[in-house]
Amino acid sequence: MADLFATYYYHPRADTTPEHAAQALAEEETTGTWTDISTTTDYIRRLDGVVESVEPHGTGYVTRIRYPLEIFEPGNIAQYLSVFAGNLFGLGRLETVRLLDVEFPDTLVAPFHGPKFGMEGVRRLVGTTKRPHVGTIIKPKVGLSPEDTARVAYDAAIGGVDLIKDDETLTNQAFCPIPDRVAAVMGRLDEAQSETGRHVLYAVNVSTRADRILERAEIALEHGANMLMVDVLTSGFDAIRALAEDPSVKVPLHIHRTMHAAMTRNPEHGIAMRPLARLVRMVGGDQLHTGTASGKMGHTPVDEIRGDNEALLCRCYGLKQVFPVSSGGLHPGKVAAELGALGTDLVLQAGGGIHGHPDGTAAGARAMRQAVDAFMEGIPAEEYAKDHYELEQALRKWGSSAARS
Ligand code: RUB
Ligand code: CA
Repeated sequence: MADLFATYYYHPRADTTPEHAAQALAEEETTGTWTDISTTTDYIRRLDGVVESVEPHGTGYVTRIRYPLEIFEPGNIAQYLSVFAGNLFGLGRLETVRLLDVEFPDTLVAPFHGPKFGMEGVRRLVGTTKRPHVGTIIKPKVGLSPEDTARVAYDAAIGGVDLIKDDETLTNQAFCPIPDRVAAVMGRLDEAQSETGRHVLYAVNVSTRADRILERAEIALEHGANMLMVDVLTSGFDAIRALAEDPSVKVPLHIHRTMHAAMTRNPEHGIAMRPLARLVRMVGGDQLHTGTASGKMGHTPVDEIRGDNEALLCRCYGLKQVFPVSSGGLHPGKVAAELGALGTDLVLQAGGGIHGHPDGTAAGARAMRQAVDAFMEGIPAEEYAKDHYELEQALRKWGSSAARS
């Protein structure tokens, strides 16, 4: 496959045919504009976008557009996006339009190195082979002092989590500056490690302006950070790339996606998670949030999330696999639903579902791990809870839920 193909779901405006609307899209993103122009010479036509197909789908249509390879600048994500995910969303000839997926030719993936660690690398650091990882977001999401953040992290580590992470709105505010926070958390995680022998990752949110993110990452690393977190849509894909490709960053990257629902939520208009996930893999994210089958952010059909995770896990382009993260409103009573729907190559994260446990954070972490153990042993959580007190307490508080369809 030499060219790039993009698939869109759309509704043409009432006075336009589906074919004309698709053609308008292809022209806008390649060589055309709204009218004939005298400056279009013959040699330019090789860069024309081509409408490969238009099929009815649901209440609208699906079109597959071929963008000639040559229109792209290999390795420039900003430029890639401005072609297949650019002006088209505002075109008047389309009532609504949603970018569903992108098929990248090898030439456009080749400049990217992908994840440095990938799922296997992250598993190796933690010492797991098959079981899902359990993570927690420190809550409350902002406001805790460095020492209190570290205390919560210690409790979570003692209880058995594999990963602790900052929340998306916590960066380097005065109440909890990165140097103090990282030093405090890593100190307490060392203590936990000497007690339990377990290596726990702490993903420090270094999201910030483009020209400072590397410096911020270096400060976090100097203070002992063993994982970094980036918010991909607010910071940009190249923020991840800057860290992933810098030789001084020798830790995995956890990728959060705050703001994504502005693009992904409306099934009629926007950008599906799939192309965003493919780009995160290319630029070097080691783990990425893709949604839950039973959580609080439940707008994406489970089949679609499975496909998104497959885009992270497929053996393709010679890139390492990305560890998918299921997060948002999870608790021990939802673990079986998540793992049943999405498989065990998954990081299960719970914020409220751990720190909201009646007996506190350590018990909450234990309850999550017990729910995972129950699933891995093929035992229903309610059954397993009979001789696992923390799980029993969690199920008593929150019950258990099934996956959405
Ligand atoms: C979840 C949380 C994350 C969401 C983001 O906290 O803080 O920001 O997972 O959503 P809690 P998504 O466990 O308390 O609900 O993962 O869908 O991007
Ligand atoms: Ca959050």
